[in-house]
Amino acid sequence: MKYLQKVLLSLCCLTAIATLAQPASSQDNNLIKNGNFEKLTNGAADHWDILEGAAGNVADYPVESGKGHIGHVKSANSTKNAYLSQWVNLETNQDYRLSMKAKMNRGKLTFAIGSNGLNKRMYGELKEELPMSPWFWDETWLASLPFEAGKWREVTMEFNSGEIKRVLLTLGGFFSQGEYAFDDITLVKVADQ
Ligand SMILES: [Ca+2]
Repeated sequence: MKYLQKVLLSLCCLTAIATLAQPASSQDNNLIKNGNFEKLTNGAADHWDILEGAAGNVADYPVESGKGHIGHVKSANSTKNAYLSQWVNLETNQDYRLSMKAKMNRGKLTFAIGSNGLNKRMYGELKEELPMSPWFWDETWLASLPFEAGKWREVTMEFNSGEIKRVLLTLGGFFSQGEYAFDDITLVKVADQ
């Protein structure tokens, strides 16, 4: 019995040491909660909201090989938007990097970090439909990203928080029927990497 206790105690200590010894990874510094969509409650992803998910526009979290659950947005109605969104607290005047994997089958995809005084957007569209820039928007678009239908690609966007302490991340489609998916979303302070 004593021997078993000793073994258990040693295992405990080893675990504690291993935990302490782990270097800070970008996962630890990730400001996005449940960015990999693995935590679900009653079929909805924890920490994520669906904006304007009405009139046939839906989000769900299917399992895909090698990715576990993914965030999936389907916009069936071209007059409504559909976004996955999450509020994030920032420090002022810091450089941040947003990264994720994304894919789309059709439609028009936006990646947006926004707040009053900060508005960073990127725009995704299928390759054969480029170039098309959203002329009706005043904000500066950082980039138009070409997608191949149904293929995942890495998306990265950097920005400085300026005086902003809280922003809304929105991922999804606007004014267009479309289908979009996201996974492994991270937002980290560049200095922490
Ligand atoms: Ca996942």
